Amino acid sequence: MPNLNSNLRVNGDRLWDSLMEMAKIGPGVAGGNNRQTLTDEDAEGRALFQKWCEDAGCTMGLDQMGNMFASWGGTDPDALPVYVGSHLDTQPTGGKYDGVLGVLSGLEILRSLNDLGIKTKHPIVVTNWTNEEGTRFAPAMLSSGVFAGIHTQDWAYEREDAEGKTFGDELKRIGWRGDEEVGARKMHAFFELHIEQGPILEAGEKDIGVVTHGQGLSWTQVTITGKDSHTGSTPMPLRKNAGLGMARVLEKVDEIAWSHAPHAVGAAGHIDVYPNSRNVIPGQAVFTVDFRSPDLSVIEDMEARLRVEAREIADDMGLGIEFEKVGGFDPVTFDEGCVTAVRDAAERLGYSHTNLISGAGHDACWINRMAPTAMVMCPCVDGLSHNEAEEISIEWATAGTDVLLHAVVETAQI
Ligand code: HGY
Ligand code: MN
Ligand code: MN
Ligand code: MN
Repeated sequence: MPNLNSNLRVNGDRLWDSLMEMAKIGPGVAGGNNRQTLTDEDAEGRALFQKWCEDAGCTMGLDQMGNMFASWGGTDPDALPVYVGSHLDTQPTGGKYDGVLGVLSGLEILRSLNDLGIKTKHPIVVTNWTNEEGTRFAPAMLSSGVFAGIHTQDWAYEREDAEGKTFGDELKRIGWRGDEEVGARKMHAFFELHIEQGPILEAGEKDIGVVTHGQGLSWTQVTITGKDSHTGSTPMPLRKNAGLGMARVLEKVDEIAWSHAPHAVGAAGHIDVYPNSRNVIPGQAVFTVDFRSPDLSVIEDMEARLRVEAREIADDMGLGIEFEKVGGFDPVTFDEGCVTAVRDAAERLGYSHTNLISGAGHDACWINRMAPTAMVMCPCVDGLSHNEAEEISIEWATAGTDVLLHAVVETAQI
C-alpha cells in the first residue's frame, strides 16, 4: 500500500490549535465547555466547523436532524464514502475533547491528505452527529439513532428540554435543520476517535485503545410520589417523603450494580425533587437510573431488580412509584475488519495499544448497525470526563489521529 507507512502522520499542532479554537465557543465556568446541543453556542461551533471544512475543500451536507456531512475527494465517485466523526455538542459541565476530538481529528485527516497531495479511492466524509450527549434532549446519541432507524424523526422532534422547548423547534430556530433525508446516506465504513473517558489506557501507559466492543446502556426514569408537607409541623409517622424514598432507591441501585461487579455500573446523574423548597417535605422525586454492562443479560437483570426492589421500598413507605424506559442500547461488537485496521495502524506507527471495551456510549454504537464500524481511543488524564477538568495531551491526541488516519486511508484505499 503506497504511502501507508509510518511516515504518514498528521499535524498535531494544527489539530491542537483547532481544538483550542473550538473550545473558545460555549466556554464553561471552570475551563471546560458548555456548548449544549441546539443552543446558539452549538450553532456557532457548527459554523466554525463548516468554514474549516470548506477551507479544506469539502462540500457540506446537512440532514433533517442537523447531522453535518463534510464530503471530500474520492478518485472513484461511485465508491461508497468512508465516514469519520463524532459530536460537537457538550455536557453542561463538559470538557474540551469529548466528541470534539472525534470531529476535528476527522478534519485533520483531510488537511493532512491535502498537504501530502494524497487522494483516496473512496471519498471521505467527516461527520458531526447532533445531540450525542442527550442531556438537554434525552436520549443520548439521538440523531445517530434516527440515522440508524432506532428512533423515528417525528419522535425525536418531540423531545423536550427542561423548559419545554422541543428538539424540532430548537433545530429550526438555530437554522441548522437540513433537507436531506436522515439515514439515506450509504457508508463503506465508519470510524470514530474518542477519549477513553476512563482510567484504563493512562494506568496501563497505552497510547491507543483498540475498541472491540461497547458496553450496553439502560436509562430508566423513576418517579416517586409522596406528599409535600411542612418539614416542621408534620409528625415523622405521618410523612410521605418522596426524597427519602429516592435516597433508599439510589442505595438499592448501587447495591444492584455492585452485585454484578466488576463489569457492571449503575448510578443516577439526573435527580429532581419537587417542590425543592427548604421547608417542604418533597412530594415528588424524579430521577434517571443509568445501568451499563458489556453483558445484555446483566443489564436486563439490573433493570428487572430495580423495578421489583424499588417498588418494595416505595410500598413499605406508602409512596407511589412509576418507571419509564427513556433510553438504551444493547452491547455492541464492532466490525472485525475495521478493528484490525485500527490495530494494524497502531502497530505500523509504533504506538502501544490494548483492546478495550468502551464504557461510554458513542454515535459509533448506533452507526455500527448501518456499516462496518470501529473506534479508536486515546487516554485522558485520570480517566476524567463529563467534567470541566477533562484533559488530554497533544501527544495522545496526535497518536489517536495518526491511527485514525491510517485506518481510514487503508479502508478508503489509495
Ligand atoms: O452517555 C454516554 O455514554 C455518552 O457520553 N453520551
Ligand atoms: Mn462523547
Ligand atoms: Mn459525553
Ligand atoms: Mn458518547
